[in-house]
Amino acid sequence: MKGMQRSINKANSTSIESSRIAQPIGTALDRFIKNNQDQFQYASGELSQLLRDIALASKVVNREVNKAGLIDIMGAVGSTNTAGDQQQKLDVLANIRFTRALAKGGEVCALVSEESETFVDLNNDGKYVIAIDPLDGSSNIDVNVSIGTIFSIYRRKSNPGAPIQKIDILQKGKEQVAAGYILYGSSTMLVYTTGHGVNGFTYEASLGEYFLSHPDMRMPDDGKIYSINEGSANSFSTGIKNYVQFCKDKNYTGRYIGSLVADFHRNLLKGGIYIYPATAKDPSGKLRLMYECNALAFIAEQANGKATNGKIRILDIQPEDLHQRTPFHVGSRKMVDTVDSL
Ligand code: AFP
Repeated sequence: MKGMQRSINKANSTSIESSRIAQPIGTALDRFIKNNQDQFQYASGELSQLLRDIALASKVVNREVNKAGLIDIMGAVGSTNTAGDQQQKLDVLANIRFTRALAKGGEVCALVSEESETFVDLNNDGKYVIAIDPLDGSSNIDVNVSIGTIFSIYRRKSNPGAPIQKIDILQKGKEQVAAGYILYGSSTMLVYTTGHGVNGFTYEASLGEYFLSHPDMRMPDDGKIYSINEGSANSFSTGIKNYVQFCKDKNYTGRYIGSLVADFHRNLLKGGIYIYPATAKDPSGKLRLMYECNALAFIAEQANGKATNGKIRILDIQPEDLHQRTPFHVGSRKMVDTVDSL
C-alpha cells in the first residue's frame, strides 16, 4: 500500500496525459464553450447556455432519428404509442424538442422555425432570437440518409421586457452572433461558430457527450466537387448551365445528397460548391434565407468560404418575410466566384 502511494505521488499531469494505457478523450463541448465564453462580446453566459440547450436537444433528436427505422415496426405515424400519445413525424418531434429546450431557460424571446407559420413568442425578457430548421432533409429519413438541424442566433434589437418587434426578428444574416448545424450522419456532429472560426464536435453516444474532433475548420480555397440537382437543369439560367458545363469540362465530381447540411459539410471538409438556383418550380430558389442559408453562410465565411445568392452576399440580404426563399451558392470561395461571374 505504501509503495502504491509513492507511485501515485510521483505521477504528474504530463505523464498521465501521454499515457498509452488510456487514450485522452479530448475536449468536451461544455468545456470548450466555457473556455471560449470570453470571446463573445456579451459574455454573460446566456449564449453559452443556449448552445448547451441546443446540444442537449440534439442528443434527444439524435436518439429519435436513430430509431426512425423502427417506427414502422413499433407503430406508424398516425397511430398512438404505449402512453396513448399520437406518433408524430420526426420533423414535428424535432421542432417540439428544440422549442422546449430553448424556451426553458428564458434567454430566448422569439423563435422562427420552418415548422411554424408565424414566429413563436417566448419570453419578453429574453435577449435572443433563434431561427431554426429542426430537421432539414426530412424526405431522406425514410431512406436512412443523413439529415440535419440548422440554427441561427441573433441578439434582439429592442429592449428586453418590451414585446418583441419586427426589427428583432427580421435581421440580416450578418447580425448573427452564433450559428451552427447538427449532422445526423454516419456519426453525429455539431458544428458551430460564434464569429471566431468554426469548430466541429463529434457525439460519443456511450458517454452522451460531444467532443472536439474538428478544431478550427477551414474550407479549401478551391475544390472539385459540385452539388446541384441537375434534374432541374432545363430551367437553370444560362450562367448556371454554363457553370455546370464548366465543372464537367474540368472533370469535377458531382455529389448531391439532397440534404443541405450533409452536402455542405462534405464540401466544407473537402472543398466544393453547393448550388440551389432559381428554377421554374422555385423561381426564388427553394431554400429559406432565415433558417437555412444564413447560418451556413456565416459558417462558410468563418471557415474561409463564401456564400451568395448569385449576386450579393447572403449575409447582406434584408429579410422581408420569415419564410423567404433565396438562390444559394455556397462553398469554396474560388468556385463561388466562378459561378457568380458567368
Ligand atoms: P426536404 O426537407 O423537403 O427533404 O428538403 C431538403 C432541402 O431543403 C435541402 O436539404 C436539400 O438540399 C434540398 O431541399 C433538396 O431539394 P431538391 O430535392 O429540390 O433538390
